[in-house]
Amino acid sequence: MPNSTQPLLNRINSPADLRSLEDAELTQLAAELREFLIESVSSTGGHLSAGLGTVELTIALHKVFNTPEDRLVWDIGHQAYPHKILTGRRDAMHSLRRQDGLSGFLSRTESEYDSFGAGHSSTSVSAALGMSVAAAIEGKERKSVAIIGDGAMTAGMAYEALNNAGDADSDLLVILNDNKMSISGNRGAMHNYLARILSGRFYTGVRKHSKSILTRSPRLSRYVRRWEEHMKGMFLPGTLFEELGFNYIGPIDGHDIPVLLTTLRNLRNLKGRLFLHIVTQKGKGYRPAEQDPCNYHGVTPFNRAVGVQKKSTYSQTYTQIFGDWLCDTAAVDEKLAGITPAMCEGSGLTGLAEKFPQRYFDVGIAEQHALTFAAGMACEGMKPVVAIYSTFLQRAYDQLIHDIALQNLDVTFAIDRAGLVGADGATHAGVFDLSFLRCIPNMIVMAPADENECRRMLTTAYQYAGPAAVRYPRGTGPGVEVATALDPLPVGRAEICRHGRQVAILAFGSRLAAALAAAEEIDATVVNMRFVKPLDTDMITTMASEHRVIVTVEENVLQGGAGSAVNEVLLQQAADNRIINLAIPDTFINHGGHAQQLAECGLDAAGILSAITDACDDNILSSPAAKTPPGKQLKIH
Ligand SMILES: Cc1ncc(C[n+]2csc(CCOP(=O)(O)OP(=O)(O)O)c2C)c(N)n1
Repeated sequence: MPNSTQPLLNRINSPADLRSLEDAELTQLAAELREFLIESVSSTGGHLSAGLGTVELTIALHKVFNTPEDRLVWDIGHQAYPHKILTGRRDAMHSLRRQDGLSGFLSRTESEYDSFGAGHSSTSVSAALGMSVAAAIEGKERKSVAIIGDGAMTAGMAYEALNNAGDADSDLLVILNDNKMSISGNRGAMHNYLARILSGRFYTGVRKHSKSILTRSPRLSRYVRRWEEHMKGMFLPGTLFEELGFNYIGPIDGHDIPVLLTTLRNLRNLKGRLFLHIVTQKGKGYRPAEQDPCNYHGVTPFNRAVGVQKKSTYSQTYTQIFGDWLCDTAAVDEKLAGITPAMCEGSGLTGLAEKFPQRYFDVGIAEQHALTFAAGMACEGMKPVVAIYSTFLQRAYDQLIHDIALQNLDVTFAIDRAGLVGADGATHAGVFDLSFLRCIPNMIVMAPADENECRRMLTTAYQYAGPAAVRYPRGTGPGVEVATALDPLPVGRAEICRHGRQVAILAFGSRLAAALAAAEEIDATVVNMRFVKPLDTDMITTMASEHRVIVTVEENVLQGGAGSAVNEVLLQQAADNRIINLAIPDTFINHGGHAQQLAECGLDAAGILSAITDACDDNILSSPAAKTPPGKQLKIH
């Protein structure tokens, strides 16, 4: 009998160590792993409730499959902290999401056990299928397993993959981790379908039945046959997946280690396409997270005895500015409809959902659909507002061009998390949108420098009779007071914020405060450009004629961004200014603090200042203050 008084987790430095444990020891391991996870995330912050739900599954997978040779492909990766802990990263968990520390998602460069990098949703089935097909071509026996949540199963890409897999002669195990939750409650017909499978007599019956079959009959071929007869004759569960060419098995209890082990061992010996439906509880084992899994989806560090603080609805984050604006505008215009691809809380739509539920639409993790759905509404005279993170808008690029902009449809885009996003890292950075938006005809694109400007830009976008985007950063801005009026800005007009000499800094959005701080040191002119499209070309021309040096600053990649747009204007005018474009370099910026990321890219006040002083000689920067040594610490970032 295993000795339950000896801790097990601290002996597990790789899945091989785990595989050397007895089956009977794994329940104790699960308890220790869950404990470690809660302790660890309470000090680092990060994703909690999803990982609490995958503790037993993770143990069972690494016990049964020969990882890393067998490929585990976790969808999104936010539920994979237990996987990190069991695959040699336990001692590094304290560094999670910090600079040079572990990523909060999965990364092929971080571990050989991370078969596929992730962060965005619903890629696992496609990637695992690709791996499986590659193994077949190479004549390798290794297995490919995709683990996907019911939330991620709302995305079209998952069905594209199932469709393709059903037609391919491949071995693939898809595990549906069904906890009935996306970040908030899951929605849609697929959710209802899965709920029907789990409901009432059927699920209870199967749970009992599955245990007895699985323990008495290890031969899966017989088990599957009996299982199928039982199912098909009675309730036809999982018919949809069967029709897609998969053998549907389940639902089984995803917290019951013996059942998981028996099932997975049987499935490992089977060929073809298998779909295992497991049922788990998000937040399992930590009562506050069980009671409010949405609030514990992603957390800042917290005292585990007290739990996390409810996120304040009064902090003036840009998200909150948007949420207030949305409700205020919905109150005066009944044509407004708010659309979110499964990011109600993160995007600030809880107010709209409460106050105007008929005009609130959570469409699932379906960014492509969200945009074309908005396009359809706009065709009928509605005024859709799509609230979306910059990084997830990448998913819907053709819908933006083909379905919205080409038809010049009146859709407003509230683009949150634009720029570097700190601890979430490269998978979630919203650093490409200025480049990919400004090349689309009919669009207008704005970047606010403060909270009040954000509200005014949202009104400007809403009143503009075509596709219009406001991109604002994660978190808070400089903290200016926000007016209650719904007051637009003149389209395409920049604003001079500071008059100086020789150097003009054209600042876009979030970088204005840092530009102003740098400008104080060298007596530079600063312009708040506000619009990336249409650009205020008159302002650029004036600045170029009055200054020797033009500096552009933006929190977007250099390539094709706002600075490139300014360069195009200056080139066409054959301007002979010295031009300095400050932006995110052509590399992916890893997780860390936002201020540290900005400093790394030279986009904080000190970086802006030193870029200018490095590039310009003292004759240009003739102000005495310009002698400030490069690298001097300025407070603004
Ligand atoms: C393309 C994309 N859109 C949105 C998100 C944000 N997101 C992260 S986790 C999540 C919910 C996933 O739900 P599910 O797959 O059921 O996993 P669970 O958290 O319930 O375990 C969402 C919407 C994302 N990662 N990728």
